[in-house]
Amino acid sequence: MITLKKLENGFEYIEVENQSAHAKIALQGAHIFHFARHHERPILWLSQKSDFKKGVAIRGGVPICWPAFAKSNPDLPQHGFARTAMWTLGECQEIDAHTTEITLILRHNQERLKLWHYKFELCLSITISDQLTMALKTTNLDTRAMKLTQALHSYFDVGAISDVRIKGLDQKPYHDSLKDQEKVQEGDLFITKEVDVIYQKVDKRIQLITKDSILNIDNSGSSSLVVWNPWREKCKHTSGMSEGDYLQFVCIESANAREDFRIIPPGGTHILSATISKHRII
Ligand code: TA6
Repeated sequence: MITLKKLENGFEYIEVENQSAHAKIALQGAHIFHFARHHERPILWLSQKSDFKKGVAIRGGVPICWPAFAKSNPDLPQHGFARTAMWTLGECQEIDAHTTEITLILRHNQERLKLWHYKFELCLSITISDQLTMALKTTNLDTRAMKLTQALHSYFDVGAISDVRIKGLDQKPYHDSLKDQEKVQEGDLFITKEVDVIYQKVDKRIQLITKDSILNIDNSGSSSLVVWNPWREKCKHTSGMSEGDYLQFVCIESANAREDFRIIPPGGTHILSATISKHRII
């Protein structure tokens, strides 16, 4: 079932229900803010304080950072404008009883051209089944090459941050954004303090292990990955977050960030995609 719904304040979203899972996707930002397989805890974390207000990025789910990650383009807002823009609904298809595909589209307009001086089409295809696949396709409709950084800024519900172990990053170089230092990962990653790091040369499955599950993150069109948790102090000062939220989530973001930027020639395309699948331990 695919339903167009509205919150009391008029905020529009698509609700998807099939035999595998339940999902909610806001038209603002093409923002997936709920994904859960039936009878399981949600895979994506959503802040209870999230605004769901026009022009304010939802806190949680999967914000789309485009056409710039973080503050990599001083002419753009942090993480670009795609996550607060109104997207249009494209094709919606119930592939089978277990699989639904939703497409959303964003194109240049006068306002966006003032911020990002390129004609473009951005298309997010979301496949909802017992796993979640997001494919973000950029098409350069301009006559000049564009330099792009971007991320699928996924917030994962971990139950308790103390249970988290992230596998697949051993020996990967990373930029520590907190200390502005270059380092190399030794072994698995545990979250015991504020973490804001951008890994490079990421070329295989990443696993988010918690008390009761293993989440597999398989990326394509990307060789960088961001891991973020604000921890106690930063959490208190982050919009849309409650004080203890840092204990419940970790962001693992499939990206083209820092040296993994992409140059898209006129008429060219690039697809950044992530597939999230879950294996229950108990
Ligand atoms: O993904 C890491 C990061 O760039 C952090 O530095 C932090 O700023 C986070 O994104 C959240 O950014 P936001 O603009 O959504 O508050």
